[in-house]
Amino acid sequence: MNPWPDQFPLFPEAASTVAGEVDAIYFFGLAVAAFFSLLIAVLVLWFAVRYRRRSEDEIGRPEKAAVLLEIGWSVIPLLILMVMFAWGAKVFYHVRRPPENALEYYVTAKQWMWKFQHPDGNREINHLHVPAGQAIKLIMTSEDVIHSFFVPEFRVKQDVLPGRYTYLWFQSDRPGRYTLFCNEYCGAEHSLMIGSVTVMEPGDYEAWLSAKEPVAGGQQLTGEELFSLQVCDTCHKPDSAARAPMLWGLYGEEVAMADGSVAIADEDYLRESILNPGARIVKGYDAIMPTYAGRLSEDELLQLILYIKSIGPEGDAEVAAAPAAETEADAGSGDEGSTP
Ligand code: HEC
Ligand SMILES: [Cu+2]
Repeated sequence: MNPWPDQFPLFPEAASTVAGEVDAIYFFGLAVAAFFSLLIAVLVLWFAVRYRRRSEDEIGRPEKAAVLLEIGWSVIPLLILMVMFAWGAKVFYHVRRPPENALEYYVTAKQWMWKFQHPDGNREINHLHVPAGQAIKLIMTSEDVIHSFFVPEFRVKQDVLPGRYTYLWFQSDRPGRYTLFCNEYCGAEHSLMIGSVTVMEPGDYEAWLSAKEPVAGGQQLTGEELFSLQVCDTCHKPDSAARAPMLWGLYGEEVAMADGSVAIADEDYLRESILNPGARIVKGYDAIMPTYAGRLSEDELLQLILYIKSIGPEGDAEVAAAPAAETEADAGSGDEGSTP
């Protein structure tokens, strides 16, 4: 379509699996808008000439209702808009719903940088590396103001908000380096909050990961260390649910609340449970958990949530239930055995 893509780039490269779909609907909307703009402009000019006043004292003719015309210009646009709606909804669902098998990466934005954590715990700043041919899910939060994660080549964009997690997914089958922008004005150096996403062949990615030096400032405590440092483990024991619910296998499960409602233990639920434990009380327990708001950084909170996600295979009810069977028998037997 464009004969000089290098000298005169009209459009960013389409480098993700949804880019084609997004472009198609965009061009459809553009074509409809162009067609009607042109049609209306031509009619305005033509009518102005054709029905112009020809003599000083000419009087206009009375209007006749053109019923068919009226129906036509109501129904045809309606049909076109319904096509846009249905098509747009389909693309929207695809773009918004991460596939089940997506790899999970964590993103923390702050003025004015991006911090990333790989599924294996590796960390990066501003420059994210991911494997090609694999769905990548980002779980994002902000330490300060609203930022926005935008990679034009992937045609995906999502606000990154303080105080909660937002999600974004993409899959790129084209190795290369793509620019990451912060797309929400976030302060003096907003325009410098630029990074990159490098898509690598899976083999190269593995090699890159294993050769990678731990990021500077890597004295970050692990979730497991924080769990005992913050004395979570004095109440949440791996083998007893007497004082507090066991967190083993909790992630992704449904949790019954004291008020009769049911919560899904996703990232936002875990976050709320830690920062604002009084908001929803787990059925059968007293509200004795202290709040950790202001005592944990976003990073520490993330590590704790990752740790809770890692203990107990999700959805594996047999394994998750096994330690629970012994709880009544030896509640209070202290903390023997480490959390797997
Ligand atoms: C003083 C004891 C105590 C401490 C310390 C404590 N908790 Fe809790 N926690 C509880 C109790 C009791 C509940 C259930 C009642 C409720 O929902 O508040 C709970 C609930 C939770 C839940 C929701 C569990 C579920 O089954 O839905 C999570 C997650 C959690 N705590 C994580 C933590 C983390 C992480 C720490 C440390 C940073 C911590 N807790 C420290 C007592 C404690
Ligand atoms: Cu920003």
